Amino acid sequence: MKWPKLRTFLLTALILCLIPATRYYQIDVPLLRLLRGSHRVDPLSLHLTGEFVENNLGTEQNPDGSVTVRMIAQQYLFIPHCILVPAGAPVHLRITSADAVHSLTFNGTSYAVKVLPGTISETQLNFPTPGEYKTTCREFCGAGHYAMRSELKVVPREQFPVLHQEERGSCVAQ
Ligand SMILES: [Cu+2]
Repeated sequence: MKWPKLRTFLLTALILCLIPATRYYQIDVPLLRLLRGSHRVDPLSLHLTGEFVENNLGTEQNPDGSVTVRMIAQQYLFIPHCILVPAGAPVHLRITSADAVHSLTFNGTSYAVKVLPGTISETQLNFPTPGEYKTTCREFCGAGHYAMRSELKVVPREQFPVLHQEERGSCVAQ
């Protein structure tokens, strides 16, 4: 095979391997979304309009028993600071960044969600038993990165309160 042909072949093979690899490792799911053109969001107007306005953040109950959690990652905090979810229920996480690239991880689990400005990262989580998880940012995002922490509280499913809109964004309702 001539070199230019081989080069094209290798490049194509590399790209074809890269796409499933990013899916498998969950590392750059936002990249795929970016390529697909969906799930875009304007990082500059997050707090003003759309899905990520303040009173829409936090845990929302769905009719089928699952919950949707909406969060914003920004230098150097996660909003809301404390999240409440029911044990054993599917948790649909939707998170976006207001500035830099962040990575939301739940200590003691293998969950890691990369968060990029301009796109919504979406993932399914499940916490089978009640407990408390510290959440940290694992992507160096600037001077205050090491203080970028928050909390997730998992309560027994039957004790999970019916959250009103103003209570969604904190653990106070517990
Ligand atoms: Cu960080």
